[in-house]
Amino acid sequence: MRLLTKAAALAALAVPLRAAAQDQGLPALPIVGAPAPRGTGFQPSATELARDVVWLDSLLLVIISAITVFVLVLLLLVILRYNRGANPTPARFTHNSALEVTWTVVPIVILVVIGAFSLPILFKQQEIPEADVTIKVTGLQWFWTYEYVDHGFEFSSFMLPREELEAHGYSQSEYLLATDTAMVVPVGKTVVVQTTGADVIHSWTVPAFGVKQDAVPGRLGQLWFKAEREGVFFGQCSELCGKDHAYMPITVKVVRLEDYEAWLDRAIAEYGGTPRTTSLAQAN
Ligand SMILES: [Cu+2]
Repeated sequence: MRLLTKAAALAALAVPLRAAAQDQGLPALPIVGAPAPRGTGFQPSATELARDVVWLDSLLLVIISAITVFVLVLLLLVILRYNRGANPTPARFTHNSALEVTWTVVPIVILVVIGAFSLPILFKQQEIPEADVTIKVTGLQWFWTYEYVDHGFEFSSFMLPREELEAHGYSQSEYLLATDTAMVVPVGKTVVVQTTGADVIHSWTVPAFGVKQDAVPGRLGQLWFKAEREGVFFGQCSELCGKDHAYMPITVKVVRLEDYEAWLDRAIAEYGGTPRTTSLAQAN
């Protein structure tokens, strides 16, 4: 059994060398969406959705900081003013209607304010607009496949081992992030990603796009994004899916429309897809 798994892993490693051809004609792209050493904030936002998420996070940080400071002040006040030494005979009342109404109403108001700002952002993510490009992403133990449904082709995407990073145009710092083939999408176009799982639940995530969607076997999840800048963006499976969960990264390359269509033609030829009859460039 162990041998079989090893053989499968070796076979999987052999695939990338063949599959890389469609990737070669792409221009050199800056690495934009990647984790930074010692980084604590978000990756640079590359979509409106990501900007919304970062903005909401900042708002919540202000609100929770204010609440934390307020509670801390109350605690200090009680410790200093009402300890046994400072206040030897404590008051004995058990009810205070005004206070009770206040501590019920104020949290309600805070929650309504948070809801008023967070729900529109959630709805914007969940209401899927009409797609310029539709890609079905399937999570498998432990890699992803990308199906360009309008053109009937599909390819797999495996994490690159250290020794193959340079050959694919990456550096050693992209180890555990870079994959042999990338999902390629045009800049400024609406991309709808359909997610599903072939074995167990996975989750497709690209932090710089502000998107995350579980890939559940037997179900089709959806997310959308419109990337505003070109570059390479990384993500990782975000649902614990087994032993190699940490080794199924996601690489998305956002390219100019002309480069996308040239790549698409190469990919259609390489994977035997349906030739395209329309051009996104001519569509608008
Ligand atoms: Cu996983």
